[in-house]
Formats: sequence, C-alpha cells, structure tokens
Amino acid sequence: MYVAKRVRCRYLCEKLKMVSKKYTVNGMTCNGCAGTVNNIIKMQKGVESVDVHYPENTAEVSFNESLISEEKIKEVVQMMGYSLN
Ligand SMILES: [Cu+2]
Repeated sequence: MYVAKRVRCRYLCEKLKMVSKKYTVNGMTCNGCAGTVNNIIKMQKGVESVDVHYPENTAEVSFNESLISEEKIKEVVQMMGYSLN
C-alpha cells in the first residue's frame, strides 16, 4: 500500500515536470535535415516526443525538465549543424 502510494506520487511529480515547447529551427534545407534534427532530439533521454516540420522550420518538443534541460536539447541540435531558438 505504502509502496503503491509512493510510486503514484513519483509518477505525478514527474508528470508535472513535463513541458511542451515550440522552437524555430535554423539551417534546414530539406526533409532530410528535418529527419536528422528529429532523430537527434528523439534520442535524448527525457524527451517524450518531437515533431520537426520542414519547410515551416518548426520543432515541437515534449520533454521532462527533471531529466533534460532545454540547453542540452539546443546543444545536441547545434552539434548536428543546426540551431534552435
Ligand atoms: Cu537537408
């Protein structure tokens, strides 16, 4: 009983740290770029979902702020030659 309650609390606490943010992606020139950006973000621990659109140049990312920071996501995108803002 006690354990079940704790698990539920942890689940809720983690839920609360889930955020969804929309960014502009700079540097994409084709759908392949969108795929690259999408994959690198998706690979990061703490990222729940990502949706990159080309030629709109947008990225919608849902992630858990207790597991990954926005700065880290921006950093990995930059490593691939693109940028998020
Ligand atoms: Cu491309």
